Amino acid sequence: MVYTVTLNPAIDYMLKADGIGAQDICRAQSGEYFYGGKGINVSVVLSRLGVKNTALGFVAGFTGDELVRLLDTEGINTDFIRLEKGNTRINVKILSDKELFINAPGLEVSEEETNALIKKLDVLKSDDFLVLSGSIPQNMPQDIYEKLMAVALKKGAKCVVDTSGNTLKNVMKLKPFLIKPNHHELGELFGQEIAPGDDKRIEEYALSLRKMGAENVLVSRGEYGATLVLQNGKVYHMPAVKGKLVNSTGCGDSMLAGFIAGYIRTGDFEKALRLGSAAGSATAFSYHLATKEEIEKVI
Ligand code: TA6
Repeated sequence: MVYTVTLNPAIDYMLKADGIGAQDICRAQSGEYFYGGKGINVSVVLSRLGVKNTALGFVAGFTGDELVRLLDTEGINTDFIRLEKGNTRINVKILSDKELFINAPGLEVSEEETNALIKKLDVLKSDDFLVLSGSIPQNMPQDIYEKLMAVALKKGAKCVVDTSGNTLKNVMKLKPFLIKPNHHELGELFGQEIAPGDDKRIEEYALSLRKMGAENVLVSRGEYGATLVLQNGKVYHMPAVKGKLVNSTGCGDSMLAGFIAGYIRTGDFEKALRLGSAAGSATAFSYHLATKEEIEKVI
């Protein structure tokens, strides 16, 4: 079983609006609400690929109710903790002549609510995966990912982490099975700006993350595909399939879901990379997260 944790989920409000910035008021051609948050997107794509999983995290208020309703409609298995205060955030995704994404700050989570989430991980078993993905609400202890990983590692479960900055740096010592920074987040860790097309520097810095403790490092590189650096030192550069970018929301989450699904199915990292890369590309070519059919078409 795969458990995803989204500490800071969202409703993604997708707006199509031409000519952003040209005038003060801009009329959107369309506006649509989707479930959002990195772990939740991973859960959706895993489910579409037939991988049993449960989405954990925090929801609150009327937007939290809508988020749960949207996921229930899609048949996603959730076990969220409902917060006493606030409303799950709404992230605005503006699709115009260029993309403009505004991710709102997270909710206040109490110590009691945090402990309730940690307690939920008691269900983990040694052949499970724990996926920690997305931002951490500001008032939560910034070592929450380490705390959650410690529970999973005690059970022998594999930890997969998709986050950035110090949160990512701090989990290295716990030797996560897999981390998935994008090329920008990879460079940020080392105070570098790494171009998505720069195979050599991406490989160099991904190897550095391996040395810092990550067992396997998957770097998502947008239109340049992905790079995988394995525990055994093997390196793969997987080019992306060419196609028209419709919406980049959730591409990294889809790549991670495809990779996990491929690994669970075959135990083969190269096959996992192919499925992950295809899932990321298929989502880029879609208005929202790719379906199983769209992913298979890219494969
Ligand atoms: O990767 C896409 C996405 O999950 C969107 O759904 C959007 O809500 C955002 O990322 C949330 O990311 P954050 O880093 O703010 O947790």
